[in-house]
Amino acid sequence: MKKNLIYYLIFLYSLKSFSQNPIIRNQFTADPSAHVFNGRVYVYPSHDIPVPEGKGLRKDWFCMEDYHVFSSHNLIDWVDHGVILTQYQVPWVDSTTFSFWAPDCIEKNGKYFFYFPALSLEKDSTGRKLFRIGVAIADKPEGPFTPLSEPIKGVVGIDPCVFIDKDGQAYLYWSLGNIYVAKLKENMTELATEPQIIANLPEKGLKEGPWVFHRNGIYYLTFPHVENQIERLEYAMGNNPMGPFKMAGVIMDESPMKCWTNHHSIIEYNNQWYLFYHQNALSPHFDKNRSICIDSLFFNADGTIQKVVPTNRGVGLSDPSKPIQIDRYSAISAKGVQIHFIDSLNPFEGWKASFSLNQAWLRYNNVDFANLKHQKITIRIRSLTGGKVDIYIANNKTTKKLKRIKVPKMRDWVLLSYKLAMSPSGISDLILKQSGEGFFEIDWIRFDSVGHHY
Ligand code: FUB
Repeated sequence: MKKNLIYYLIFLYSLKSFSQNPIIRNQFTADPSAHVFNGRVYVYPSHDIPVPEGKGLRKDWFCMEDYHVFSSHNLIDWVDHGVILTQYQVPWVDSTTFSFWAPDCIEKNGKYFFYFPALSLEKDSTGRKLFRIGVAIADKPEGPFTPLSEPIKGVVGIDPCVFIDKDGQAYLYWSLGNIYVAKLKENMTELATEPQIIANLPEKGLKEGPWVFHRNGIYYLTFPHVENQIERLEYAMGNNPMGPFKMAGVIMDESPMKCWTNHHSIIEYNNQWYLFYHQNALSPHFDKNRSICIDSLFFNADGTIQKVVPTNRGVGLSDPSKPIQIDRYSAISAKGVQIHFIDSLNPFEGWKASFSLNQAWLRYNNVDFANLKHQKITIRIRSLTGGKVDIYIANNKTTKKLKRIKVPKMRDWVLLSYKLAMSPSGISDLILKQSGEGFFEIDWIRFDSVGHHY
């Protein structure tokens, strides 16, 4: 009974998560550390919250009091496993500071080691609070995690990242202006070597958030760096996990939304590489409330990384029988389509796409119509003027008009359903094009199927 209830709650959580960017839309998330454990992707982000009145370090600063973990088998359907650690559980953490910043997690010998930074109760000689890095241990990637009573000795800093090399040696990376590395002992909770600063990285501008991985004999040290005004993701390549590394370029430019921070991780899953990063999509006016995103990442033949441009569409195929949030578009016309929050007071309600010009269009890629027969299209729409929208499906070879929808004039959001004369099949893109004058707003589109047709 209790187990059923837990599965039901997990199911409800997963319904609130989405395949497009940002991937979690019922809370703020940042600093995603992604790992593949037991064939499933687990993401350990920071959990940003709006600063509670009179709490936290200051009102315009980062505020985090706990961590959640999320997992997915397809990068589309995400399960929120709930809170895995709170600042109140850790004896050495100053829980007035809400400083549970970017974490990481790694598996070794069947145990899961969760590394997290926080401001500790101790102060330096000038009276300043010190960031330390702690460890919490679990038997499963989703916890429950039990924190150690002391932080790791010899480490002062933030943004832990742990990398285990082919020979089983674990390395801890972290940052405090510079990026540091030390070997970890077999127990994963103590340093085996003195911390050393990683050399040959840019001297000017903040560097933080290290993420290290290995591919085809190359060790990649990737990190956010302030080259100009705000952070961008850069990387260096080397042939040893401790360096030396040689700077190799930029993975992602500064945020178009002007989010001051970016923080990322890179994994390979089912033969495709992915970049996990964050933006402030759900909080455009306060960039300390961030949201995690995923886009595909590609390498050149010489091992260098191609720049990743952040998208709304994200990764994966969309299921047409669930509402397709077309505001997470792949491309839109230069004029006539705009994206806004449905309710500017509650960003977690998501966005809508507004059409206002004859021939304005929106394209949403990669909908998997499979072999189901879709007989009906349902659209959540509002129009103060009335108007017409043509719906097309397209692939490399053809573009077919599926339906012309005549939108009646109405004040409120409505669900309109229409029968389809033809059923889309296979993996196709969805294109919406306004026909004639008018103004209408679309929240989502869904296709209803009635069984298989082979
Ligand atoms: O989330 C708090 C801090 O912002 C992280 O520790 C940094 O990497 C930056 O993302």
